[in-house]
Amino acid sequence: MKAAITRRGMLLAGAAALAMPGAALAGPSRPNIIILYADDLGYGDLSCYGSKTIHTPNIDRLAAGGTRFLNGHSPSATCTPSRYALLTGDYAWRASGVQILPGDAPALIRPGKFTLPTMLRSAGYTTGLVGKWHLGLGDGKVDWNGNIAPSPLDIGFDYGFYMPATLDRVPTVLIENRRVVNLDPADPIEVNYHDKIGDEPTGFDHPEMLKFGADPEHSNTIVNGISRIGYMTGGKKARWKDEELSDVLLGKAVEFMRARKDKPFFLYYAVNEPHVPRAPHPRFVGKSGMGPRGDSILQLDWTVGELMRQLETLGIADNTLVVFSSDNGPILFDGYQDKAVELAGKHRPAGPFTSGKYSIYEGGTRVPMISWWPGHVRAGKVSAAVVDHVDLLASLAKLVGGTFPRDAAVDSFDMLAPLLGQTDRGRDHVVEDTKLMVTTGTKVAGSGARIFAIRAGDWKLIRASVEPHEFHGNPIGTLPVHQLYNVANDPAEKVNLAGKEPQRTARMAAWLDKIERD
Ligand code: NG6
Ligand code: CA
Repeated sequence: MKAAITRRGMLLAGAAALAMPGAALAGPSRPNIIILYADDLGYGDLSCYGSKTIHTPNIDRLAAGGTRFLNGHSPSATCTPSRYALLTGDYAWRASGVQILPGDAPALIRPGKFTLPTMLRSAGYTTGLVGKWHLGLGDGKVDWNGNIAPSPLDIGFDYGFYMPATLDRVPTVLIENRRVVNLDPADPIEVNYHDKIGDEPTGFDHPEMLKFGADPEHSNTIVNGISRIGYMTGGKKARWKDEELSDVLLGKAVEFMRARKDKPFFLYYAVNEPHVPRAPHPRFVGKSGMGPRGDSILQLDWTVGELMRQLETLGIADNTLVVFSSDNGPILFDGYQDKAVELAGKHRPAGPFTSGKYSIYEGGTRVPMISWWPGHVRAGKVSAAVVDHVDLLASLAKLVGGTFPRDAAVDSFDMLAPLLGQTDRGRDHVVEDTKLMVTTGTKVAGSGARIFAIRAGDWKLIRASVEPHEFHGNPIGTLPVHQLYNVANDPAEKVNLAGKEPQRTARMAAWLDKIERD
């Protein structure tokens, strides 16, 4: 175990696995690559992961035609840090300020930073982003009415059609490359996360205008009958309609693929389902019996089916690698009264795990993950390999013959062999993390301490931190003492074995300290 704790050790392990007989690829290969990233989707939210309460036939088909991971991890338990790690190959906690961002936050990944799209671009790919960004824009003050820079275009993307932050944060507009789409210059956009601006109704003043009630944090400017986090004025023609957004993004994803299908492309397709506010298209409303959250998972499933159908129609299905996953675990109530809790019934969004989004328990970061590439990714395989989205950079570099500087992507291990379903041997360890949400009264005041865990084999250590916390009913998993769980025997992390296994506990805690320092 010890020999493999360095990054070099892990790279050697990956290379050895690839050289095994039966490896399908003799050398670099350049399929199209799609990372299809859901938002707040849990391990128990899909029928291919055993859910009996929701039926996701299209995602199940993807899993049946590819490899489904039992130990796929998002790098963190919230969005921005997971996406930062996915795109840079560095764990989010290595940089300062990587936490859930407001909609007007400056660009977190600065121009010049080595990224996954940079690597793929230098290997001959055209790179595109469609969907949720949430990694900051601009240099301090975003010019919503002019040229937006830095933008995803400055860190490796050739094309972008994206939302600045989340569905629940202003400005609720779409950006194409550097410009807000459908912006009327006579109606400029202004955004403020501290003070009310303009005279548009807010959720506080006009609850009668709302599709569903919201907590104080989500009770600022009302757009499309939904109150959001933050205040905005202007840009009326540019505002998205939540019910139509998923179709708009799918249309752009397909347009991107169609236009680039004759050369290798990389598409980071970051869909919103089932993040709040959940307002799926009317054709899905009422279909799950679980209210808007379930309905938006059905919308996600339909979207995946459409994407796969389009790959066939475009004649590129056999030449496209799809990696499907989620940026963090699930949550039922996340600010809006959409009956997700009341209508969940027997549904367990995190499957066998405890908690979900925001949590250091497995529910926070153990997420559904599927890789698919006909003829190359082993079909119908269920893999026990531990893999993390932070590994995509090094793994895809291995696939396409891309390179990256020695000091870049320091946490990204070559996991190409498990990704192709060739081996169940994945990472020997993975770091999980979250940040405490700090609340004053009913308002979220910011992000607090980072909470860490390390998983190695069946063992998981949650490092000692603070007294138990919860956020929106999801326990975070903190304690002032170390916790040690055997996640194979005890996936719900109920029996703390730290007292029984002091040596293992100390060894894993020291290992975690070392990774954090190095
Ligand atoms: C939180 C929001 C939550 C969600 C989250 C980001 C409150 C009370 N909660 O601050 O609703 O928007 O940020 O989610 O404000 S994520 O998936 O993008 O990380
Ligand atoms: Ca998320």
